[in-house]
Amino acid sequence: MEKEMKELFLKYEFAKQLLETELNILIQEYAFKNDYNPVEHVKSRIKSEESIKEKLNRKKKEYTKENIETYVKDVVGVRIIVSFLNEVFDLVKLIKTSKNIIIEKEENYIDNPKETGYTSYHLDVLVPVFLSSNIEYVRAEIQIRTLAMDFWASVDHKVQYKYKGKLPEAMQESLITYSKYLKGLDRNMKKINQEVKEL
Ligand code: 0O2
Repeated sequence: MEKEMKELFLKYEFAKQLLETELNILIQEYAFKNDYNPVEHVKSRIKSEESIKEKLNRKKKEYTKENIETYVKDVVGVRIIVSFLNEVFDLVKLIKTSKNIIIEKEENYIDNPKETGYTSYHLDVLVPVFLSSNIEYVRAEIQIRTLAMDFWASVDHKVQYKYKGKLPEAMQESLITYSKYLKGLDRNMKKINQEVKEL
C-alpha cells in the first residue's frame, strides 16, 4: 500500500478509536444515571479493502484516496444494538448531546424502511481527529438497531445484500414480510417492557 493510502487508513483507525471511546463514555454515564444499560453490545470495524473496492465499483468509481473519502461514508462503522425499540431513539438523543461527534446526516430506516425491508437508524458523522499540526474531520457511520433488526440484517446480508444478482421475487417478498413481522415483535416487546415498569 502506498504511503498516502496508509496515512488515510491510519486516520480511519484514529477516528474509530475516538468514536469507540466517546460512545463508551456516553453509554456508561447513561447506565450509571439511569441504573440501567439499554445497550446489548457495540461492534466497530474498519471496512475491508475488498469491500471498499466493491462499493466503489458499484458506484463506478476507481479505487483512489479521493474517491474513498468522497464516496465511501462508512469506512469507519460502529453498530450499537439495543434491547427495545424506544431505546434506539434514546441512543440517538444521547449521541446528539456529544460535543465530539458532529452529525452530518441522519436516516431513519425504522419509520421509513428500505425497499428490501431493512430497518435501522443511521447517523453519518464526522469525528475530529487532532493531529500534530491540524484537525482532520473523519467520516464515520453509526448504525443503531434492536436485536430483532440486527437478526434480520445479518441474515439478509448473507442471503440478499451481497448476492451477485437479484434474488427471486418470492424470496424478496418473504424477507419483507419477515421484516414487518419483526417490527411487530419489537413493538410488542416494547409494550411488555413498559407494562413491567409500571407494575
Ligand atoms: P456492509 O458490508 O454492511 O458495510 P451507500 O452507503 O453509499 O451504499 P447510503 O444509502 O448512503 O448508500 O447508505 P445507507 O444505506 O444509509 O447505509 C449503507 C449500509 O447500511 C450498508 O453498508 C449496510 O450495512 C446497511 N444496509 C443498507 N441497506 C441494507 C439492506 O438492504 N440489507 C442489509 N442487511 N443491510 C443494509 P454496506 O457497505 O453496503 O454493507
